[in-house]
Amino acid sequence: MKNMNRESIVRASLVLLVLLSGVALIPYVDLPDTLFSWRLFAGLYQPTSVAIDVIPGSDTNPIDPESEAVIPVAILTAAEFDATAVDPLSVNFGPRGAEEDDDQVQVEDVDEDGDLDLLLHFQTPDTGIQCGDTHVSLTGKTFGGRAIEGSDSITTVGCN
Ligand SMILES: [Ca+2]
Ligand SMILES: [Ca+2]
Ligand SMILES: [Ca+2]
Repeated sequence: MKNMNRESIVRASLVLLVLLSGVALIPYVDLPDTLFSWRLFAGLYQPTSVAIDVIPGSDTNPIDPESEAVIPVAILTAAEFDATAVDPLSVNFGPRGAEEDDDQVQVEDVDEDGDLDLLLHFQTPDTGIQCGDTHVSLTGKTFGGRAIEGSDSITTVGCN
């Protein structure tokens, strides 16, 4: 009987805990601007800005929107950000959200600063880049679920 009682108490406590957790969240549901939600969820809802390098080795980043060429894009590792923690399959590039060209992911020190970066490749037609575009953005997530975003300048070429 003692064991039974203890078990019921534990069970009741767990139920109470779950209920209280639910109740505790209610005051914050309608207050997205409170310090609480901002601080706690900023990392989840606001993407971390990361440095990307479209066409490593080129500063002008020429892209011919009409071509079928593959565009290499590096996500660069920084002091507070490990690019190799990015899930390549979560990454979308360009207005049309091109996905990583299969089996082309490379982990290497693209900018030669001593840390490993992530090098991805995208098919130009999948990106949705159009003549006159001056910037292109990339979004993605780390394996830990942290949202990231980055952008780089481009120069469109081969346009009439
Ligand atoms: Ca570049
Ligand atoms: Ca670096
Ligand atoms: Ca590096």
